Formats: sequence, C-alpha cells, structure tokens
Amino acid sequence: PTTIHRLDYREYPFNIENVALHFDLHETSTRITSTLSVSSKENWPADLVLNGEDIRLVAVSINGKALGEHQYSLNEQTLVVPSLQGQFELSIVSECNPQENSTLMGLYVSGNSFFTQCEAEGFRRITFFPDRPDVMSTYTVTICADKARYPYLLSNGNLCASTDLPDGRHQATWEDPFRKPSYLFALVAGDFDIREKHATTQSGREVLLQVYSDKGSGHQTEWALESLENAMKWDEARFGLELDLDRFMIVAVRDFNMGAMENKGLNIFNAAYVLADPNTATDANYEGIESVIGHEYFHNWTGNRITCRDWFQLSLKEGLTVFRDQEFSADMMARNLDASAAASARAIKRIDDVTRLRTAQFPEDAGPMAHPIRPESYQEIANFYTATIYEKGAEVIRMQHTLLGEEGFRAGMDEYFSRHDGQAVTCDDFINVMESVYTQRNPGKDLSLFRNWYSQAGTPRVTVQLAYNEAQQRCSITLSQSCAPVGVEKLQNGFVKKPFHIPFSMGFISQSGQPLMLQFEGRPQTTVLLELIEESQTWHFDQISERPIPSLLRDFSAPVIVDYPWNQQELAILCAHDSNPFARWEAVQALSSNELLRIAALLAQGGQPELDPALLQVWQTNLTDPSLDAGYRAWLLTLPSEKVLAERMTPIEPVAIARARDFVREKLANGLLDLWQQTLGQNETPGRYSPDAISAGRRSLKNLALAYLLSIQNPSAIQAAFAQYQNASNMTDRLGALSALVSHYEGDERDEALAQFYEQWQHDPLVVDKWFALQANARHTNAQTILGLMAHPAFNLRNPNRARSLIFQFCINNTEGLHKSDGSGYAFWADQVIALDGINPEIAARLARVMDNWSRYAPALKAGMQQALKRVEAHPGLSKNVFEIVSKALN
Ligand code: BAL
Ligand code: ZN
Repeated sequence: PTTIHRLDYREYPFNIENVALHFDLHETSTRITSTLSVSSKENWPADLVLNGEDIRLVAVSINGKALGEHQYSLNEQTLVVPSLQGQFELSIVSECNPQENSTLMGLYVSGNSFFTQCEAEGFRRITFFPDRPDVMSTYTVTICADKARYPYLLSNGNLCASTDLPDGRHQATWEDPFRKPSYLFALVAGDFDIREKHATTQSGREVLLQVYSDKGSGHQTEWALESLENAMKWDEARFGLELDLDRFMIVAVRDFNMGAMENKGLNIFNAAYVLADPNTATDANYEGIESVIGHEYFHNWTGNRITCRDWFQLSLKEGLTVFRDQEFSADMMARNLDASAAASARAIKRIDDVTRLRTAQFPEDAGPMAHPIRPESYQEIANFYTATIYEKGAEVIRMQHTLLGEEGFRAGMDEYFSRHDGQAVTCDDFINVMESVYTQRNPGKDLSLFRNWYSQAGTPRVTVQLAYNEAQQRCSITLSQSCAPVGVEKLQNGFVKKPFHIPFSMGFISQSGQPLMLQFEGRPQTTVLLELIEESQTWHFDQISERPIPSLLRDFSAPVIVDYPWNQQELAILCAHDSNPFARWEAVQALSSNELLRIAALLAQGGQPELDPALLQVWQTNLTDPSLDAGYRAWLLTLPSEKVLAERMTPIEPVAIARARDFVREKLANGLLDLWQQTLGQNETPGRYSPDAISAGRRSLKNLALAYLLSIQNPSAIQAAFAQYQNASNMTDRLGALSALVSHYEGDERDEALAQFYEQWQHDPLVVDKWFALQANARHTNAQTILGLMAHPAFNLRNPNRARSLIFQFCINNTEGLHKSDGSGYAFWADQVIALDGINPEIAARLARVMDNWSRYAPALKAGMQQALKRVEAHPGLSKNVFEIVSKALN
C-alpha cells in the first residue's frame, strides 16, 4: 500500500462551485447522476482527477457531450479526464449496490432504510469526485424512491421541493447553501418516528430541531432532543455561536461504524447515542448521548464552517470539538449545583476524561501506532481516527485554554472565525490565531515551542524535585522534561526531540493537610501555573514555614506523566486533604497503583502478598468523609484499571495485574464490610429517574459497594443484588446488580437472571448488546464461550455494535480470557480480525489494534501474540486498513 505524506499536499487545480446530485434509489442498484460546475484555478490545462471506489461508471459527458472511452482513463481508484481548462459542466452517471455494501462507507442499507457515511473517504463510493476536504461546493440533491417504503427522503440543508412520481415513487430536492467538502454530504431515506421541537436562537430566529428514529422507538428520543437544544443554547452562551440553518436533523441508525457523524444539518447517529429511556439506558448511556449530541452539534462551527485542508489536520476539528464537548458536559453536570457540588461534578468529568486518555491514548503513544496529533503520514486515514487525534488533541486545546484563560481563549476563537470562516485550513492556522492573542496578552512571549505538541509524538515525562531550606523558609521546585522517541520517530536517524511548552499547575499542602498560600506573579495564590519551556527550570517560593507536600499537575493541566517520589505518608495526607479534587483522586491512584504493582510483581513470582494497612485507611477515610459527594467518592474508591496499571509494568504480566486487583478488592471489601453495607443502604434514588450528576453519583457509589461486597461472595449482598435486579426501576440499577452477579457469583440464579434478562429485552438491540457485553467480560468466559455466544440467533457479525459488544469486549477487557496460556484467546482474535476484514475493514482494523503493544508483554505471551499477528499479516487479500495496523505492530 502507498504511504501518503503531509508534506506532499498540493492544492486541487479546479474549483467545483456546485454539485447537483440525482439519486434513483433501489436497494441493489442505485443510479446516481452527478453534475459538477467546474472551473480551473490556473490558466493552463490540468488533468481532472476524480476518486471512485466500488462503483460502476455508466457515462461521462462535458457540457452535454458524451466522452468516449479513449477520452478518459479509469482504474480501481480514479477516473481521470486529461488536460482540461476553463469553465465547464461535467456530468457523470454511475451505479452502486447499497444492499451489498457491508463496509458501511458510502451509500448502504440498514434495516429498511438507506443511509450514507462519507467521512473520511466514503463519498467516492457514491460517485466519482475529488473526495478531499479542501474541495468545497454547494450541493443540490434530488432523491427518488418508492414512496410507501421510503416516505422520508432527507439530505443536507433545506427542503425545496417534493413531488409524487409515477409507479408509486416520489422525489425530494434539498439545497445546502453552505459550501462544504464531500465528507459532509448525507442522504437518508426510510420510514421513521419523528420527535421535533421549534427553538429560538439568540438572534431570535426560529429553527426546527428533529430527531428521526426507527418506527416504534420514538419514545426513546426525548433525552436526545433535550440534549440537542441544550447544546444549541450552550454554544450560544459560551462561544457566541448560533445555529446557521433553519432545520437541524439527527437520524439514528442501527448499523454504523462510528459514534455519529456531523454531516451539515443532517447528523447521522449510531442508535446507541440517540435512544434512551430509564428502563433501557444507563446513566453512562445518558451521559454519552448528551456528550455525542453536543460533539456533533458543535462540529457545525468547528469542522463544518471551518474545515480541514487535508486529513493530516484532522485534530484541528476533532481535538477542538472534543474539548468543546468536554466543557459542555462539565457545565451540564455542574448546572444547578452549589459551588462545592459543582466543583466535584467538574472534577468527576475531568477524572473520567483523563482516565480515558490514560487507558487508550497513553498506550497508543508508547506503541507502534504512535503519532503526533498532526500525523506526518498514513496508509489508511480511517486508521487515524485515534485517541491521539481526539483525546490528546483535546488536551492540546485545553492547554491553550489554560495558557490564555477563558477570556483569552474566547477572544482567540472569535478571531479564528473572523479569519477563517468558510475555509479549509490547517492546525498552523489555528495556533497562529491563538498565538496572536497570547502574545498580545503576554508581551515578549509566544507559542513557538507549544507547536511541538503538534509535531512530536509520545507522552512527556516531567520529573519534579523539591528542595526545602528551613533557614530561608524557601521551597524550590525544579521541573525537568523528557520524551523518548516513539513509533516512526525511532526509525529516523539523528532524530532529536525538542522541549514542549508545558503548563504545569501545582500547589503545596502542609503536613497537617492545609493548602499553603504562595506568593506568585505578585499575588497570593493556593494554585500556581508554572510554564515549563526548557528542559529544566526551577521556581522558588518564599515564606514557607515547613517542608510542604507538593500537589502536582492539578486538574491534569498537561498530558504528561509526573515523576515525584512522595512517600506513603505524604500520599496518605494528599489522599485525605488535597483541596484540589482532581489531585486528591490522583493521590489515591498513586498510592493504590504503587500497592497493586508491588502485589502484582510478588504474585508473578509466586509470592504471598499482604495488604499495606495505609491503603485500607485511605479507603475508610474516603468512604466516611461526609463532605464528599457520592459520585466523587465512587471515583476515589475505584481501583486503577488493569490498562492503567499495565502502562507502569515491564514486562506486562496481565494475569498478575488482574489477580492483584482481585486480592486488593477482596481485602478492601472484607476490611470495610460494615461501611460498604451502610453505603448500599444510604444511596437509594427513589422516585422518578433522573440522569443528573447527583442521582447518577449515588447509583454509581451504591453499585460500587455492591461489586465490592459480591467480590467476597457476601451472602446478604448476594440477596441484595438479586433484590435490586428484580425490583430496579431503571437500567443503571438493574445492570449494576446483574453485572455484580455475573462477575462474582457462580450459582444457578446467575444463569437464571441472565436468561430472564434476555427474555425481557430481546426486542431492544441496545439492551441485547449489554447482555452480550456482560458475558464477554465475565470471569471464566473464554474464546470457546464467545464462539458459543456467536452462534446465538441474536448475534450478527455485520452489525458493528453487536461485534463490539461481544468480540471487542472480550478481546479488550477480558484479560484472563484473551491471555489464556493455551493461546486460544489469540487464535480467536486472529480469526475474528480476518472474518471482519471480509465484511468491514474499518471495524476489523479497530479490532486488530488489540495487539499493538504485544512486544511489551512477558515472553511467554509475547510469542503467542506475535504468531497471531503474523498469521493475520499473511492472510491473502487483507485490506489496507488491517495491513497497516498489523505490519506496523510487527515492525
Ligand atoms: N467526524 C467523525 C465523527 C466525529 O468525530 O464526530
Ligand atoms: Zn468529531
């Protein structure tokens, strides 16, 4: 496969002012006529190169004159009409087969409806076109289809006409007045339930908000519509950005590769991020829906109005939009709460986001797919919708927000829209705007080093040294940064990494747990922001009357790893007293990670561990601290995940990590038995279900207590879990109970509950996904169990949600099942990657990434993983998607 390089970017030599598309929809053969108004940018002839994949060319004409086969060249990927100049109209007729399109890219059938997915390169599977984001055009789209089967015909923009046609068909014409790249094109045809609402924008325009979903599911779209309206209001209030369309549509689809897609005015969503009611969706589902609806809505400005010049700039829109959705969720969670509850709601959101970063992005940044948030090259762009582009990209935006402050960042965003609205731009354009504001506010300073976050991969490590001089009452902090070459950087001769500009937020806590006031930049503060721009820098703080305990990287002010040798006693003080709720959680993570890794190492050598009583003490303090909200407490009392721990273990012994977590969990359960039981009773949420942060926090703490108690097979807790399962009035409680039972209980009732769950919910695909996922994650589930479940009539490999709920859940989360010493887990993984690749390469490549970090595992496991990777790599006819992943892993 060819590698595409960022520096090879060349402007497209033609403007395509308008695209007129005519779709004659039929399931197995849809005919598309595309008429392009073209003009050359230069005064000399150039070849007109159009992308096209898996479609059949029927005819090409220029200004109404048909072209003969000798007048163009056609291969598997392109249609080239040579040597064109001036202004002309190009017409192309082509055909595709939506029914057979299992890739879910381009035009496809899902259920009884037609849908499209074009980002990144799906439009070329619909018609021949310069399928690149810098070619922006207005679109006029006419859709013809059978009226009875497809009463709703939707596309981007405004509906301008609809008419009945002979033979029971009808047609609708849509016009999108905003210039857009082809990846934002969308079409939907089908029969739906609709929930809608008129809303008024800040300038007083009335707009129509609509949510379309499968017939019979309209009662599950209330939360989606409410979230959409909240997103609209939030973008006005926080960024002054108003909806620019008269109508904004969201359509839910069951078969979808991603979470959702921000097509202009016609967002297409994975049903998992639209449909919810208290009986079928958990608190996490509600939160996910709000966040993804916000994300796609916010793309209307950050992504659609200003788009990417080329796909290397993907983080320009994704990192920025994730930052915006994170802020939206935090504001929504904190709304209507008093200051202290709002601070802990915000901390919870930050903890959740940082956990995601550490679980998915840190390993990526240390593995074969490591890339800067603006990559230098790729073989398949679909493989670069990564945690680095999204989550680290959002951290890079957040650092700019931290450096500029809320007001400065807003000024920067205003300037970004004023300079670039309507354009396809680069990450450099964005940082140039932000730098202009930063320099204005900080004369003599710039963001030149900050740009290294865009060009260098890897997670920097910041080593902290503290020196205290009692005689001078002075405490000095030295920060030193380093970042080893990763991924392709390792292959480049003489590659030298440059320092990053790291905003480092910190404070001091006294030995008695009080925050210390620091004189910094001329004013007293308890939290200071240090800007590390060299390899090593020292800051001095005076009038410090005792040796303080540093509270570091508050609110996770930069995506780095901090090294500081706190002793256990210092950590215990931070765990109970740090005034920054994020840093307090970090201290608990540090203390428990140290203990878990010590125990894992001991177990790997066959030793007999004992639990450090300090950990039990911290758990007891946090479980009983009345000042803490339930939701925040639940995070404090959750052990670090296996993945987070694996990042700190060399070589990785996954089963030892899992056993260490079991051991510690059981000790904490037994040691605090009464407290867990009290917690269970004190956190009921009677009355009408509400997904608000306080109620969700209570359920989260209660279900955590249940899981601890079940881990020691506590008889009354087993009864309580059954009772909760039977009597639950919402899915969070029902699933919390069932999951605790499935994970920790082996009795017959467990199987009965599982069977009953399926019986009750088999009609709801999203609940059936939960049923599969529970079993994929359960203890004692192995590859054989999964193969058994794949034979269940409800399993369907072609549906990405179903594949994710069973196969991905097993391969990603079921450590013991995947790493079985007989190699059955690895063989299963390889078989499924190969099987999925024949159906849907994008999904297959995602599964392929499970083995990314194989070389960091203990020798016995590593060999088996390598062998499985080689088997996939050698498979004939592998897609370039999967090939890129496995070949990079093996290199
Ligand atoms: N643009 C692809 C889906 C998303 O990130 O919103
Ligand atoms: Zn996005």
